[in-house]
Amino acid sequence: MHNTTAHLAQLDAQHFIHPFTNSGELAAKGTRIIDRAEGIYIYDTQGQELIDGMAGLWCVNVGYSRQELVDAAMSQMQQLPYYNSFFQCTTPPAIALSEILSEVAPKHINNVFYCNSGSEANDTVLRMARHYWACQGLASKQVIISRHNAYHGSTVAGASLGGMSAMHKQGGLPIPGIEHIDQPYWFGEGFDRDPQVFGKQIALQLEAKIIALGEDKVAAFIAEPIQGAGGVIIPPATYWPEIKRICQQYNILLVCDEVICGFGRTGEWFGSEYFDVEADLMPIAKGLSSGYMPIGGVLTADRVAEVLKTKGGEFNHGFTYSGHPVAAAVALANVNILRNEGIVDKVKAEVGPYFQQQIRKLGDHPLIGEARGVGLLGAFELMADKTAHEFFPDKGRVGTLCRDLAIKNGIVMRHVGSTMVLSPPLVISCGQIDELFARIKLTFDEVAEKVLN
Ligand code: PXG
Repeated sequence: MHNTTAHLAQLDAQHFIHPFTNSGELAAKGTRIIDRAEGIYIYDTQGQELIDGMAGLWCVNVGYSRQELVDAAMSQMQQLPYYNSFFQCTTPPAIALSEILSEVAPKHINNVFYCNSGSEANDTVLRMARHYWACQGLASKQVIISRHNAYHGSTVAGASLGGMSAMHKQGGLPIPGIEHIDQPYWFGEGFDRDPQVFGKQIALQLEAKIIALGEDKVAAFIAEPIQGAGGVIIPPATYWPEIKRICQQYNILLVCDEVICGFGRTGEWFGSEYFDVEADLMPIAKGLSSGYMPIGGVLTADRVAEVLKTKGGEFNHGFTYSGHPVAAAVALANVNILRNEGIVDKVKAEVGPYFQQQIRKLGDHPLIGEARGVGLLGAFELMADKTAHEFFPDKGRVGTLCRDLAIKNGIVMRHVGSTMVLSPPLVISCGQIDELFARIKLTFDEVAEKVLN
């Protein structure tokens, strides 16, 4: 019988290889088993209640325990659990989802290609962008420019497009045809300069890279509007306008990876809208179904879709579960909840500003060098000496300590080195934000007690 926590943890250690995990260490420590969730709270098998400050992995936008999503899955399973969208077939939920995505996406985007995750969405981006240029007789436009410390997934193309050096070290990545420029991380890498000057300088690296490679070799630039897994890195205001100009001037596709920023996280439907950028391709996943079912996609601008549809011939790409009817039905119900309940608007007008106010207040804490955020994204930089702009020598150690104390205090926060990040469900209330920040403040006090002299 799989019924005691200790027994489950033992079986887990014996048989389950976890993602992004040192299995030896985990087996020695034992894993936390989450078996129930409601609203913004998750519960482990030992009965601890935690505020899920990360919305799972940046994805449970409408919160846990939404019966409408359960009902959507169940009725679709009863009606038609599976059929594909290959060979000139399709299914009603995939069609309905495509229609509603065209409605909530920016005006210039009215098509979507489906897959099962953000990683697959980015693999699709790579193939679609190159195919788009090849269809127009410009097959030499192959290179995709990305950024150091970007996260675009864990598949071969996703991890190559990403700029995580630890990922590149394993498995012979990145694959050829991908180049990386610097990230617009002012607090970590540009603190000696004015943020707006820094933002523009970093953007200009894109122009320099295109010129160095030759415009005829470059297919696209890919970036998260705000980097998530990299540590909630918000570009200075000068960054995106310059990127926009460069992509237009040199005729390369602009890909905004909306896997985290999409579906309301910034207070707009998409992060690119927050920065007033028109993307040609937008990989989506996570908040598309609020994580209730695995589903991803690539929102495709009219100018790209038009070429693919009229000059593309067959696009030799797709997945067994592209447009899976159950996943599509759940995503459809999820987008309806976001829209009908005005959740995105509420993030923009009410809970987002309140959340940001609480974040900024903690910027005064002796441990915190910078407190930043947009909408319901937030980050805190833990510093050894904030006045001297001195980071801790072992960033991971202090970040882990803070993460563990946060859990003891009843909250899930993720650490990226010594940056603590937050991305709670979008349905969090102002009262719950108070509860969350009381626990964060307590956690920072406890960390400071242990690590500051
Ligand atoms: N793009 C972005 C911007 C992401 O954040 C992916 C693509 C890949 O999506 P899939 O569905 O293939 O995982 C992501 C995923 C973390 C963490 O610890 C972040 C992600 C995934 C797992 C962990 O911050 N982001």
